[in-house]
Amino acid sequence: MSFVLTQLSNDIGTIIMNNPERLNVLNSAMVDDILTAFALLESGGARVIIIRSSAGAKVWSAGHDINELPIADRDPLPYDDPLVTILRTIQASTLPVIAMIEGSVWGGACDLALSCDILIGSPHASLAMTPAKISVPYNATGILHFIGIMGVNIAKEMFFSAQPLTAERAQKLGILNHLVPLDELESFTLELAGCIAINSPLSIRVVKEQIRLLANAHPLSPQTFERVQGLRRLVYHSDDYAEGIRAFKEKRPPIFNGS
Ligand code: YXS
Repeated sequence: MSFVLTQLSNDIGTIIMNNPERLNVLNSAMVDDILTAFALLESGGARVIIIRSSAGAKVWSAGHDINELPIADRDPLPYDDPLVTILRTIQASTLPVIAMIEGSVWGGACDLALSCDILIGSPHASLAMTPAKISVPYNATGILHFIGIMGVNIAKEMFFSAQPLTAERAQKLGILNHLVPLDELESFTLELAGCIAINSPLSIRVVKEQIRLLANAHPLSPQTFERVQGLRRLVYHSDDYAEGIRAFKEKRPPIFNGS
């Protein structure tokens, strides 16, 4: 049974995350199904892809499946992690991808939404970046991604507070391209997708890759990268990291001691 529904109509592909019981957590099964849907739509002639939750979902996605995070002493977000893999796939896709957001978005799912090329939300949408809630050391590419999209100050507020950014504020900050009433969200998204689908796919493919390459052109010395990775090891080797995951599973507030 697939955790996503896939549709293709008028050159517009739609991937509906359809595991509301588990709040569309991005576990390996869900990610596999999204990757399969992506490949199907790309080979099936889609000119643009919409990623969304099922209608009425209170949670667009609760982010990485915390049950699939390593308990301790291992990088929780390695290069081949399912979440990290889907982020790269969306960013490198030759097709423009639209995140149609109804409901709250948490943790790594924020990075998934921000990996899309255009974000359209309804008033109840929100974005919360939660590594600090469970003491996860986010990875360098992800942090650069947030800084590039929202700037250092907003990225710091999101990572430090783990508090949801409202749709209204996200739109004012340019994180949401459009803020649309819920009853118009689907039609608005399809209309914008239709405008894209009739334009030159080659030109769009090239400009998407140009923007990706230029936006990611951060010369990072080996020493800087090693420093970043060393800082991350401090966290995922810490008692706080193990406590964050244990507390979530035991459904209690974590008690962090800073080591
Ligand atoms: O009690 P059951 O078994 O029904 O399970 C509960 C939750 O434990 C489960 N659940 C999750 N399981 C694994 N991974 C998750 N991310 C996750 N989120 C939720 O779903 C069942 C229903 O959750 P419940 O009762 O809390 O629902 P709610 O409607 O009261 O609240 C919905 C949320 C989304 C506000 C709440 O579930 C929540 O705060 N979830 C955690 C969101 C979060 O922190 N996600 C970040 C995951 S870690 C991640 O993405 C990256 C690694 S990082 O940390 O770097 O951002």
